[in-house]
Amino acid sequence: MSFANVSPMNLNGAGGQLLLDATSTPATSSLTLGDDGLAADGWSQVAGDGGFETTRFRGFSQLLLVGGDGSETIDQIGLDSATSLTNVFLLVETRMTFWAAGGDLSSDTIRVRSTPAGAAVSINTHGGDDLIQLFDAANTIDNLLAPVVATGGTGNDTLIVTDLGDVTATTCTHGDDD
Ligand SMILES: [Ca+2]
Ligand SMILES: [Ca+2]
Ligand SMILES: [Ca+2]
Repeated sequence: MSFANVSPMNLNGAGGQLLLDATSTPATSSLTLGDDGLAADGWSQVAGDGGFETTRFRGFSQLLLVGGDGSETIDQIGLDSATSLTNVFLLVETRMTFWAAGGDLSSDTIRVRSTPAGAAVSINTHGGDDLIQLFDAANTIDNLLAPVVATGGTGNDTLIVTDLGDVTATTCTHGDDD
């Protein structure tokens, strides 16, 4: 899916993978994944700047969100609570550089604030000095209900997991996925 002079879209899938790729809008530096504003109807959306048209979607099992060239910020505020997604992949490189050794050397930020229990999130910030943030607006990880796998790639990367806002005990497991 590329975004050249298209209007806001609604994509209603029947399983399978949805690829939303901002590579074709080089001015895009920020992408936000969240509910579309109407809860529990299955519809989530991706919004962005720099010519990326807001895209509502439902019915897919995987979302591959690609930020493209340069320094990117991807913010997963959440998903619709009735989402059909089982896997979300947040990537800040182009699809070309992502698969190449070394890849794009831009410094990127990916934040995940919440994800439903059935929707695991995989993050890869690839080359460059990147920042990965796992916490919501209340500084908790209480709404990360599925596994999150974060890969910083090469560079001096930072992973911040904050649960300071939670006054009750939270069980958080972390480890090497290999
Ligand atoms: Ca919705
Ligand atoms: Ca990077
Ligand atoms: Ca990196």
